[in-house]
Amino acid sequence: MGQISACIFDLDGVVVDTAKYHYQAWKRLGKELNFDFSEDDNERLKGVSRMDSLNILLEIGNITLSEEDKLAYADKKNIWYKEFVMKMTPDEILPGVLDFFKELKDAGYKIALGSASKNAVAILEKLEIIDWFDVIIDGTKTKKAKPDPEVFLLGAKGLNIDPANCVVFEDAEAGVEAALNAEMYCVGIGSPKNLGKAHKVMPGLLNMNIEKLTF
Ligand code: B16
Ligand code: MG
Repeated sequence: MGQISACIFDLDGVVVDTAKYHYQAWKRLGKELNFDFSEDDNERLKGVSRMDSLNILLEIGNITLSEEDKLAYADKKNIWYKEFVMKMTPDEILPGVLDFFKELKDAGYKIALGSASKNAVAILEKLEIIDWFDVIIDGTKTKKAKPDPEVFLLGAKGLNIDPANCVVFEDAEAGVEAALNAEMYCVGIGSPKNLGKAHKVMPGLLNMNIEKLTF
């Protein structure tokens, strides 16, 4: 059994549900490009970077664009997405998150963020939880997307804690793989159907506590 001294949290799907806002913004872009983008399609974008998400969207719509146009459309989507982000409030923090953060901090554990989002800092500020994080690794600091372990390894490095003493909380399959590739423990947040490779799977952070950090 590994001794856990740090918890690294993914953002979307673990701390807050931003997927619904990403969906609205991508759907609006689909509409502008004359095709419908369904909620099922949106599942494929969870944990995926902005440009990779756009490529998936274009594949669904069967549309080819130049690299320049792709950048312009990704920017446009992000402007629409940020309109939602700017309206976010602390009420949107998912159940159990704050209680778990408090318990971790009181017991001396370190907390880091490991997210693909380039908007992570703005979101944490709107949720008023940025001060809980000892280290923030987001899409502005990484070169390689999950399942590459980079995001989580940078988190452990920033905390100065061995990866073997870290546990990652992740809702995306690629994120679970990234945690395992970093040789960290992983708690999947969601369903064992797609997160079965994680060491444990829970539906959310409600009722999560330090006692359950045994692997
Ligand atoms: P942005 P996570 C991910 O967040 C989202 O799940 C994914 O849908 C999004 O495309 C990605 O962030 C990039 O977000 O456009 O804000 O840079 O789950 O890694 O916290
Ligand atoms: Mg996620």
